[in-house]
Amino acid sequence: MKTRAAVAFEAKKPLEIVEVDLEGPKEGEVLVEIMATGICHTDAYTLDGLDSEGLFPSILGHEGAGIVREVGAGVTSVAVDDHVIPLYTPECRQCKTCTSGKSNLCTSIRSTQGQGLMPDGTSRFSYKGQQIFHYMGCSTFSNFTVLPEIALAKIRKDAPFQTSCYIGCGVTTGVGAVVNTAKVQVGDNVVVFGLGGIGLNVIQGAKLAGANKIIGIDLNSDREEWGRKFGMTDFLNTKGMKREDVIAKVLQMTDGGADYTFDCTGNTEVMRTALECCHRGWGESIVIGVAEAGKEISTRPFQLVTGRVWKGSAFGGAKGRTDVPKIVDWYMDGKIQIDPMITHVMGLEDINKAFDLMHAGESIRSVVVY
Ligand code: AHE
Ligand code: ZN
Repeated sequence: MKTRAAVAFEAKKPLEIVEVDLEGPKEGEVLVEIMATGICHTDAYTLDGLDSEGLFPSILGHEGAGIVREVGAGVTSVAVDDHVIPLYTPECRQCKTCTSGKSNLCTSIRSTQGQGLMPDGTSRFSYKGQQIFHYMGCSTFSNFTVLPEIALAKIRKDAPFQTSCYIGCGVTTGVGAVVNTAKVQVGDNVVVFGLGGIGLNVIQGAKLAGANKIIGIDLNSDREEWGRKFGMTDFLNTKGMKREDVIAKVLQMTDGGADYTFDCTGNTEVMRTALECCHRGWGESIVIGVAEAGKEISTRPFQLVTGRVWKGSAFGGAKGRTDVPKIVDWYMDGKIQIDPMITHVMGLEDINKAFDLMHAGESIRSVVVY
């Protein structure tokens, strides 16, 4: 079939809206009509050539919601007309990781996914006879896409696509990092570095968990109002401040250091600061932000010897097929908010504007509706 898609033909070039060819679903695969997709910072980072796994030409986008239109042979967990959220972290329930119960990082299709291909090693997308790569196993910047069934969470039909698509990445990543990875408890003090599309979700996750102080840190004071909307109790603009001064200030505000800190910036210097703002003996720092290819983190080992813990979180530690439908329920039941974070809605033809708004710091989340 033909489908309209925004194609990343080359790094650092605007996406081009074209009609691409899409092959139907093979065994274990599903054709999904994407109804809405968020534009996440990771899409921009890949388009900017900063992802060590970045491939071109490709169809980016990994934060979608849509409707199953056709299922391939052997598909049992979803059916035509089901509403679904694509999962860049699938859940096969059979691999070593899934059966371990210790991690959400299902490994069953990770290697082909990282090569921009379906599990059989081929692509379903092409343009003028040339292969186009899939992206993060999702490619939600195409109106129709094909995914393995293990990469689809079936969700309730009354959830609006325009907002629930955000659960495909940002919401789950932020809220999940708090409740699944850190396991923040009532009364804990939390510090969130970077109040964008992920950080605000960390804030609302911390509020949901019953945190005491929720300190937001950003270089842009406009973000204070945003943070407060979702439960932030204190704000710090650290522009121009030295690392030592930021740490001293946080330690003073938290009676010796935070129980949990979250990096939502992808900046390796900020990651260090976040670790060193943790309380001696037990504070944990969770790295969520995605760093540019080639960047490394460092700290004095003494920071870890004296009990601080450095951890990472991917897709909020959520097991997609199991947890995503529950997060959709949290949203529909009003336990978490999404609507105010969707600052811009546009058609696919305007998708490049979403990238401009993000780079200018003018959006929290832009969503394309098809
Ligand atoms: N491909 C990059 C890493 C990119 C990365 O860390 N991706 C996050 C999701 S970002 C969502 O906005 C992730 O969950 N990664 C887990 C995984 O398996 O990719 C690189 O450095 O190679
Ligand atoms: Zn994302």
